[in-house]
Amino acid sequence: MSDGGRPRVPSEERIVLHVDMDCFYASCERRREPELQNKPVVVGMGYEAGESHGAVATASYEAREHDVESAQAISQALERLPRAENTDDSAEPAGHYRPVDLAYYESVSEEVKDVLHEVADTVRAVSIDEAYLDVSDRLGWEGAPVFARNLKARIHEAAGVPASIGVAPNMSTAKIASDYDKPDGLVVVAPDEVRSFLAPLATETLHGVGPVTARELRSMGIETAGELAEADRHRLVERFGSRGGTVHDHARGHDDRVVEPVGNPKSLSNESAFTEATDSFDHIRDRLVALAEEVTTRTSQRSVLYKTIGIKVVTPPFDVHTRSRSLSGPVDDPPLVERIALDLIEEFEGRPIRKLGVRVSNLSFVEADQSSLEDWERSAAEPNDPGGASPQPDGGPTTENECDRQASVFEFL
Ligand code: DCP
Ligand code: MG
Repeated sequence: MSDGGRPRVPSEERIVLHVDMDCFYASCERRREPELQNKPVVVGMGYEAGESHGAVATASYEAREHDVESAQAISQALERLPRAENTDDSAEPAGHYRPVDLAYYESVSEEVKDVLHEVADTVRAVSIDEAYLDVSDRLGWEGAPVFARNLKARIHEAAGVPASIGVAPNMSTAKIASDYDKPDGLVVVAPDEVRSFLAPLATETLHGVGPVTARELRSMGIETAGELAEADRHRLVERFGSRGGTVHDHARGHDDRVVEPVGNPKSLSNESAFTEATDSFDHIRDRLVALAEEVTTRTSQRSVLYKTIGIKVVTPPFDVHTRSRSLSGPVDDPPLVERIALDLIEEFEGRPIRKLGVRVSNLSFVEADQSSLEDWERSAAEPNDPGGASPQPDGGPTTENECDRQASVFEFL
């Protein structure tokens, strides 16, 4: 567990998304050359325009129809799909070959990740075009399909590239689900569907089963994930060691890995949903105070200082509002967190609320003796600290747009 401090939620309650961009490098090329839309595009590593050396990094789905695939030699791809510039007969299928431009793809990838961080607190990017999100604290299963569909649309709108998304109660099933209906896929596997979803799939589909293991499993009479799930665990462990147990678990839809953001968290937060949306402001204030207390207990335990204090308010159906206030110096000051949270909630008085959150961000992970606002004020007044500005909160909540931008700073990177 990283410093993210997200409490472990029983796995059947988790909602994990796996986002995997479709033919990513080719989609990036299409973004800056829209005329390549719907055409076969091949991106070559070690390839130069007009040449035939190098290997295929990726091919668009139209090019894949001509058996052009990743890791193939460009010379072989050219045999299957001639270069568009060399064919004058437009009826003949032809490929648009482009060299890899990693810096550009990385910049698109950053734009995609910005969107992911906007919509989820827990994001783990695992490659240039792939990430896991844990949104258990944000929604229930009934909201998951709409959430994932909106996320796809948002990625497309903000970063201009298509994604496939799998949603499941754990990471390994979510990854299989994102791959299940590519391109432009959206597959939601609810907790009670996991076993039946996995059962017919080939064992290679499972995380941890490569071609060699799959061959050995076949020799044991096990072809599908369903058969693997039913297999005798001791026999699997005997044959494959502890990995045998892991793949047995995955085949049964068990995977306890937690989506852990990499590195120190950018924020610490706690959220809580009301059983039913409420507009009782006393209730709301009480809940907010409890959340603030829980968050500051964690910051104090870990000696974490924060500069920004914020709240999240979810109003029906799933509208997320964030408000925050920044201080000019980092503090660990529980009464201040409570005061600011209560201040920020004021504007929502009278509105029904279904979920509340308190978050501190702009974190510093240093042992410090100046951890309260008073300490900061004292140090700011000292003559040997000429740069020490008085750490008054910078005003009330700013405009909504500014607040939203602030919210993205909240997230893990
Ligand atoms: N990549 C590469 N060489 C490989 C495999 C992948 O250079 N052998 C690069 C190009 C891909 C990117 O990594 O665009 C992402 O890899 P994916 O496996 O996700 O493949 P794609 O995104 O291209 O296709 P898919 O739609 O199957 O996800
Ligand atoms: Mg991909």
